[in-house]
Amino acid sequence: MKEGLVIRTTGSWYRVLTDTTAIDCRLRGNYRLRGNKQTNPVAVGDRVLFEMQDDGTGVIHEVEDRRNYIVRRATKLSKQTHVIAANIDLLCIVATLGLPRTSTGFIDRLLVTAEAYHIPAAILFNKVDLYDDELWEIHNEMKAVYTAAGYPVLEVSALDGTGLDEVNRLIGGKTVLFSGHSGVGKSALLNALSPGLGLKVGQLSDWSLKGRHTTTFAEIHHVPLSTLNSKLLTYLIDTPGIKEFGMVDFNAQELGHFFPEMRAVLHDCHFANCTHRHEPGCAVKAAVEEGRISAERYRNYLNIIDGIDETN
Ligand SMILES: Nc1nc2c(ncn2[C@@H]2O[C@H](COP(=O)(O)OP(=O)(O)OP(=O)(O)O)[C@@H](O)[C@H]2O)c(=O)[nH]1
Ligand SMILES: [Mg+2]
Ligand SMILES: [Zn+2]
Repeated sequence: MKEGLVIRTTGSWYRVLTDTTAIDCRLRGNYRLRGNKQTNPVAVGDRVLFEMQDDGTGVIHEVEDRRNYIVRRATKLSKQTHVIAANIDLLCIVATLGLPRTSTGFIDRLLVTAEAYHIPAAILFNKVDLYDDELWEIHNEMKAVYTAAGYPVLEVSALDGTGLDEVNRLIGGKTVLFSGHSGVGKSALLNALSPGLGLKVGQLSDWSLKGRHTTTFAEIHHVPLSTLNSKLLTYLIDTPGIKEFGMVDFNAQELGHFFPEMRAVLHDCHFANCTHRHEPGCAVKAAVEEGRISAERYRNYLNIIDGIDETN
């Protein structure tokens, strides 16, 4: 039996990287799914044990226990979940105030999910070459909010190279998942970070500001990133753009714990099971009123809670 890292999944084929080569594998026919809640039993980032066949393909027998993973709802109303990736060190949310513009609501849903699954997260604002004074002003306000909440915020441009050294320092030696809307420049950014990757980059025309889902499946690219001191082997995971991030599995009482700035004060709420909406003596609401917690982050919190009430 050989061991390897799943770097790509398409349909029923899994590309598995070993020390020496990449093998296309299928899953053993009677492979037992972990419950029926997940649509994909094997995701990029999984480490697997597989057996070689005479025809040069492999058969996966075991998926090793995951250190962590991140999931989203398979479709909007589905109870099933889709594992985006497993065993990741950092989630880089690729956002932009250019086109297609990323809302804080979208960013916060991803951040909450990263918190819930114990995955460190950072926000990369791409396309800053397109920012005018007004966008920089909005950007700086957003940056202050997310920095205060504890998340690294970087300004980058895949086009002119702004911020790439900082990104290198942040991601060197890690397995990094890049996620965000279609068209924000995830693949372009990976190409800029590692010239030679040659990932397909979309066309963004005026009549279609939405991006075009150029990347169609998640794939891990392992690249030696040159940093100031050394070459670190880094695993970059490019993913298809997502329109809405469907979150899973949270209840109203635990959601506040996934906003670090709320987590810091919520032990002062009068009620232990406070959901920070209308309860008297709520420390979170007090912090929002006093401007210690961003009103926008709080609004996004309320929106997520409303969504929870709808689906449960
Ligand atoms: N001006 C500018 N354009 C950029 C930048 N980065 C990417 N783009 C453009 O944005 C468009 C989308 O880039 P992609 O890299 O394909 O975006 P993506 O996030 O991978 O999109 P999907 O694969 O569909 O999820 C392309 O036309 C890029 O040339 C940037 O920093 N500045
Ligand atoms: Mg792409
Ligand atoms: Zn409260």
